[in-house]
Amino acid sequence: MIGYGFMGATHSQAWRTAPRVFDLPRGVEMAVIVGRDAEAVEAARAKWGWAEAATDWREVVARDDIDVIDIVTPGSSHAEIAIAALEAGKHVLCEKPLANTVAEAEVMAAAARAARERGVRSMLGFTYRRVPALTHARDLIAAGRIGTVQQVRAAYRQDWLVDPKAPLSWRLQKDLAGSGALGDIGGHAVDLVQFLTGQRVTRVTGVLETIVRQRPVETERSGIAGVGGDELGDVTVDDLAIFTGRLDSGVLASFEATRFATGRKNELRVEVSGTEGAIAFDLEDLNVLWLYDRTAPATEQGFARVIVTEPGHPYLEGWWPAGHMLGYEHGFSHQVKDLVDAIAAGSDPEPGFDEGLHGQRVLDAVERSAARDAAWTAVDDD
Ligand code: SOE
Repeated sequence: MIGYGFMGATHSQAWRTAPRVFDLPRGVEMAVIVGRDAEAVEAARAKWGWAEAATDWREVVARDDIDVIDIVTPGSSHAEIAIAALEAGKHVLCEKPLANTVAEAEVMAAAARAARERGVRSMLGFTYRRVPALTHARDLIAAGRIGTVQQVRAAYRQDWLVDPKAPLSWRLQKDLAGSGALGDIGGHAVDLVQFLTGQRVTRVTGVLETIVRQRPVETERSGIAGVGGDELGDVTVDDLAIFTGRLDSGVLASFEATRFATGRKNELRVEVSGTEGAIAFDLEDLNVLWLYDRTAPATEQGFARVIVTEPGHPYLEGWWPAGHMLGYEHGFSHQVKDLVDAIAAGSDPEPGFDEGLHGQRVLDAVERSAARDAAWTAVDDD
């Protein structure tokens, strides 16, 4: 694993847990965790149970005894590490977003295609696809349970930047993060809409806003927000993104991504409306899927609250007896399960880097639209 921040913690837990919960076709050994700060990475190693800590990712990527490289660094280093790992014949799991720019994402997707010819797999960590309620929603939509999709709405809303004193952490710096709320959490919204509907966003119109333009420079990394000092620095990314997308079928989807939705901690709401019914989901209540069946008798109309903790629901086979809840971290274990299954089966895990490249192009189109006063902009897929 390269990196040891918040996503390092979630992925470490998943590598430890997945083999203990699911019958994986291959064993998992948590070999090496890598970071530039020797003391900090050693602390992470000891806490999360990796066998070794190291400070040079290139040395680790070159080692014969490593099969998989898991990249949990900021987006600015994804391309360099992923390409080196793929060229060295390592399977790669890369945290979202794929990269910070379309150009980087293109090179990464090309490297993944070339590696695939040699049986090397790559996967992008859009973990929410593996929240059981959302996987179940995708299955219901694909099975035609809500009929033909006619409208979609997706909003990812957090509030950890409402305080103007919240420091200038890496997520607020364009050179490290690529974009702000747009890429960090809007990317999840775009991915989920495409995952749930099986359609791609082809055109967008959008606006971006930076609400607090200067913040205390970070003196210490801690959690998402970090700790700041007296010196101020410029915020170089968006705080809020509001955009509309047109899907392959012509259906319109509305999107919102914000870190300024006061009181909303990690609200990711998605609603897909069809001719025969609808599904609705909120990450703040992640074991629940709301399902509306328009064909039910008039006297029984209304969204039903489905508790997605039962036998037969996706990924539930490994966990607790029916009715016992799952949380944020479980999706990461499901991601490891699906990656290891795909490696053993010689199949491609999803989403792959090509899908990540398309996602990057959607984000880029939103930025280009916003720069032209929200003009409709095509998502330039080759
Ligand atoms: C911070 O906004 C963050 O941790 C994102 O980076 C993650 O992708 C999301 O899962 C939760 O929020």
